[in-house]
Amino acid sequence: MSAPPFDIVALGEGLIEFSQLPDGPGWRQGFGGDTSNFVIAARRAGARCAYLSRVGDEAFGEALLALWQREGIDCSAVERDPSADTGLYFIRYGPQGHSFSYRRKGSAASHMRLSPGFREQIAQSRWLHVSGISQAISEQACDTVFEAIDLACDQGIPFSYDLNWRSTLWPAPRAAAIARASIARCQLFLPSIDEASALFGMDDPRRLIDWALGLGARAVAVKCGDRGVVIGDGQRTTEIDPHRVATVDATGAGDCFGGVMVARLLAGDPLEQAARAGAIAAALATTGRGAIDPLPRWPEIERALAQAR
Ligand code: KDG
Repeated sequence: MSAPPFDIVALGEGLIEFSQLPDGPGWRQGFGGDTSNFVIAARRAGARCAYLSRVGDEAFGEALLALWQREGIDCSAVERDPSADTGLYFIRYGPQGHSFSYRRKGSAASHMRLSPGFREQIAQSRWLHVSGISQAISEQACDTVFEAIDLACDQGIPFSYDLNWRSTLWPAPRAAAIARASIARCQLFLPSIDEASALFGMDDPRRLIDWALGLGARAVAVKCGDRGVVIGDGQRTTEIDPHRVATVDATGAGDCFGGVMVARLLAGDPLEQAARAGAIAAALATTGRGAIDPLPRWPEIERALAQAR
C-alpha cells in the first residue's frame, strides 16, 4: 500500500486577523485561527499538510485560500459558503500581554460538515488535528469535530487535541465536558497550563498529565509559557526549559508548538526531541507580531536547536 499523501490534516476555522498597531490607532491585517496556525507551523517545519474548513465566498475567504496555497497546504476540500462570512478576530496589546475579541458568530466555518471531501482527506492522512476552538464555534462544528475523530479512530489515525479554551466563545461546563470526551481518545493532548487551571482547576503540570493519561490520552504536552513545557506519556515525565528570546507577541505560539511537535513526531523524532523542537519554534514565533508571519521555518528551528545544545 502506498504512503498517505498527507502527514497532517487539521480541521477548524481560519480567521482574518486585525492586530492593533504598536504606535497610534489602526490595525494591521494578518491571518489567524488556531488550527490554521498549527498546520502552517507544521508545514513550515516540513510536514505535508491539508486543511479542512469553510470560508465565506468573499474577499476574506479568497485571502485565506491564497494564504494556504502560498504556504503549500492542500485546501482543495475547503468549502466556500455563499451565505455566511469568514470569521474575524482582533488582537489588542496591554500590560498583561495580548487579548482577543471576535466577529465570528454564524461564520462560514461554524456551518462546516464532514463532507465527502473532508472524509477523503482525513482517510489520506497520517494524523488529524482538532481543537477546543473548532468545537466552540457552533454545535454544528462541534458535531463535525466528533465525526472527524470517529472517522480517524475507526481508521487507526492518531489525533492531537489542543484545549485552546476561549471563555468568550462558550461556557466552562460545556467546554470541560466536551474536552474530557476528546482527551479520552487522543494520541496527544496539548493544553496550556493557564487554560487547564481555569477550566479544570489544575495548575500543576504533572498532576494535569496524570489526570489526562488517566482519561485515556496517550501523551500530554503542557505548555507553560515562559516556564517551558512539561511532557509525559506514562513512562516518563520531562520538563523542557524555555528558550529565551525577546518576546513581542505570544499570539499563536502554542499552536506553533503543537504543529512543529507533531511534524517532528511524524518525521521520526522521539517525544522529548519533538517537544524540544516545538518549544524552540514557539519561542521564535513570539519574536514578531501576529499569528502567522513570525512562524519559523525548519532551517531556523534547526539552527536554534543546535545552538541550544
Ligand atoms: O492561538 C491563537 C489563536 O487563538 C488565534 O489565532 C485566534 O483562533 C483564534 C481564536 O479562536 O482564538
